[in-house]
Amino acid sequence: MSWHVLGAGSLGSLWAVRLSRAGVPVQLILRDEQRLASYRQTGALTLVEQGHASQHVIPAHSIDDDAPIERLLLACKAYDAANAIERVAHRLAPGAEVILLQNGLGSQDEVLERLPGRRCLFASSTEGAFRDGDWRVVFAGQGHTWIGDPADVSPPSWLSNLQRSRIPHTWSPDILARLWRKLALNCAINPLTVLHGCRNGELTGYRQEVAGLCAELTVLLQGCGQADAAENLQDDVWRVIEATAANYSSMYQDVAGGRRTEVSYLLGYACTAGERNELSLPRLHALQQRLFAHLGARGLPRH
Ligand code: NAD
Ligand code: KPL
Repeated sequence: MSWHVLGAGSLGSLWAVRLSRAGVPVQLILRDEQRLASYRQTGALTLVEQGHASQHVIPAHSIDDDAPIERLLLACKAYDAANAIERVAHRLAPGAEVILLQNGLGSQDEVLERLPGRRCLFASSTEGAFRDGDWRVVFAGQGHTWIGDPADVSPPSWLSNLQRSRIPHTWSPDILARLWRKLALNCAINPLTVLHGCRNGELTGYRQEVAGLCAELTVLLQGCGQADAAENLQDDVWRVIEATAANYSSMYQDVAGGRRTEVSYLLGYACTAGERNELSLPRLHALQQRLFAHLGARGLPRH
């Protein structure tokens, strides 16, 4: 059974290459005929790992192809997920499974609404990859991916494909808690790095601000039924800040590169969930307003 990877960006390419080189059938779904022509001209994906570049010839099709899909890895940004799934929903074979690799929360529900009755599995990843050219991806940080299904705790048989492909992963019976915890970490770190224009490690200069956000994020998680994800949040935030001290957060990099951020699926989702649960979260709301102003001043969307 072949994997289809929709979104040949950083993480999608990283997954496709590892599956392919382990002999697991995989094909890429590209945005349109123009991207397909560009890929075919290049002829392969390049993976740069520990300074070493390797080429991988992986079959690709445009999103308008009509071949059935049995196993789909949705590897686009959170804000593209709903639209992308609408484009391929009619191609999903009976019993097809969809793995959602988006960061944050909210996009998973948007996809589920469009795929009633389908098994959709959620993933949360700490692997790091970026593109340094067309059809080139750099594997920048070892990490781990947790996969789970809030509707069904039984692991899928294809996890053995990931094992064989050396994609470090763990089946997570409570994937929502993982996604909430990661969202909280991202909300405590990423917007401040954008507003203060700093690396993660430089947040040690803003201890009070980080502590205030962690306190409200703890209230948020508890108020949203995620008490486990709230445990020792502040300690974990400082641990991540220390472990990634030299890095610029993904949101910082998006803003610096003039790219749309995933704010609606991170801080935006947090603020909306807080309102829905009638929680008082003044610091998070103020942070969102400051971020909106910052994005607006740079001509970037607030969503
Ligand atoms: P990316 O921008 O590098 O890749 C996304 C790809 O999806 C792009 O190539 C884009 O053209 C493609 N795409 C979008 N809509 C499409 C459509 N309709 N049809 C075909 N292709 C389409 O993004 P990424 O960095 O790989 O991130 C994907 C998700 O993974 C994000 O939610 C991100 O936050 C998360 N994530 C990324 C990393 C990382 O290191 N890159 C780490 C952890 C989590
Ligand atoms: O995930 C991250 C990101 O930059 O998006 C970390 C490193 C945890 C910072 O929030």
